[in-house]
Amino acid sequence: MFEIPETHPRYGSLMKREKLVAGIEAGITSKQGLIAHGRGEAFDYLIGEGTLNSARRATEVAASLLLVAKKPVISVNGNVAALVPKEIVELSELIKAPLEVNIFYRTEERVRKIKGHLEKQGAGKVLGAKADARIPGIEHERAKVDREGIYSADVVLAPLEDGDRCEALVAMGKRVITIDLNPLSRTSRHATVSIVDDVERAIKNIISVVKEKKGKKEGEKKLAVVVGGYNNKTNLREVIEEIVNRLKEEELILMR
Ligand code: PTJ
Repeated sequence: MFEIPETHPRYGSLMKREKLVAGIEAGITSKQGLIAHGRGEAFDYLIGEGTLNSARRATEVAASLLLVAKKPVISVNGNVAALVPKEIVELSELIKAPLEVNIFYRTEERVRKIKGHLEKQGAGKVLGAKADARIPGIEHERAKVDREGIYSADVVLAPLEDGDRCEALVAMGKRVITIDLNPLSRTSRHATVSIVDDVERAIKNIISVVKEKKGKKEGEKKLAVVVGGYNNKTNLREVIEEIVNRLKEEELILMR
């Protein structure tokens, strides 16, 4: 990894790039993953590189949904594996949800390497290699899923998801939680719960809300009320409102 001094004003952001470059060198992340991350960075700049209040609300709903789920599964691609491997393993244990490697630029070698990388971080069962089922209506490689994993899950957490697959999963009757910095993406618009936040911040926040709710022993009824009272479109409108208000404040600062 290229050495970035911790005093650099953009240390956090540059380290994420380093993790992705290391992911490519290890055969985990796709080259296209860098381009996708760049798009995410641009949105993160507009967001202010911090968690919006609307994203916090979506995170609380996502955590509740994962806790009431009968069969939750966490979908892992090359960017997620490079950026938050420890955190997704921790979350998977907390909510008793298996991890499933599911990638757009699929090669069996990359699936194997991502699986090995997650296992090194302590993951138990990692699905995705078998790929013995297909998501109806999807022709690309992300249609390939495990029958005992994403195919039969009731709730799928899919950070950095592809829009058409998100739509297809919802059409199968699943509830889909996504993490995507772009509030205008097809994924954000079609998911059951869209967390418009950086994947590192979002996964850490989900973990802390899950721990809090488990600590308080919140019952299924209370969690279901949180989920039932949520409207994703309304939340996305609030995201955009927060971004616009922030940009207006920035403009005022420039004029001073
Ligand atoms: O590992 P693979 O083969 O599955 O490939 C993964 C990528 C991400 C390359 C693939 O799924 C892809 O091409 O995705 P898209 O369609 O470019 O969508 C990625 C979305 O994730 C975009 O809307 C980005 O804004 C968003 N994004 C990028 N980086 C982050 C992010 N969202 C949250 N946190 C990030 N760090």
